[in-house]
Amino acid sequence: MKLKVITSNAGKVAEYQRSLGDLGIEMEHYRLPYDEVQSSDLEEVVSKGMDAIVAQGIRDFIIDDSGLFVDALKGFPGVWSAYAQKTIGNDGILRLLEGSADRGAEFRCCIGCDIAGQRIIVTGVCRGTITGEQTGDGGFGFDPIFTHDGGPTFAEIPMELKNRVSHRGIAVGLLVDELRKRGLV
Ligand code: ITT
Repeated sequence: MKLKVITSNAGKVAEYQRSLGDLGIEMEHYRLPYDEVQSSDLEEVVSKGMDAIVAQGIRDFIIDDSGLFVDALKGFPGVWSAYAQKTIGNDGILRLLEGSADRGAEFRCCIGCDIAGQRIIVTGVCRGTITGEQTGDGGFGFDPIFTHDGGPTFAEIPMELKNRVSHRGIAVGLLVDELRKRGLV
């Protein structure tokens, strides 16, 4: 079985290949601009995004809308994470948290999967903390400033470990459960 991973982010595709490859699902990186609605709800962004892609006649795909939600910033950057990453970047997030004792944050990942004419939407959450400085050169995006256990950042741990504990890893687990339940893998 082949699934298109529709994203501009090669880092996401690598994580999907690593976590879904063993199920015999072949992942294909597919770049397709589609309208992302602005909403404060990741699941709504994904559901509307899927409608727009299906309307273009494309089936059997995954899309993934993720974000970093920082407690002390009342959930910012959240659904605006891609914009925040492009503009203020990781240093900007660290600056906003300067002097803040509350470093709590969570990553959320909402996966939309269109497969065999069926639609599955699942969300994974990973709680952790924002570090004081950027460390590590693995991963992507906010990985150098996020730790799930107070130890090394997501940019310092192997992808296998990130996939076991991360928001995307958890969402993939839920997706696989649902695929099995429906007899699709
Ligand atoms: P697509 O929308 O094209 O899939 P994107 O990178 O813009 O790619 P998102 O909107 O889902 O993806 O992501 C919002 C931001 O959050 C973006 O800057 C990502 O780099 C970042 N992000 C998402 N997942 C992440 C992860 O696992 N680790 C670190 N940063 C992540």
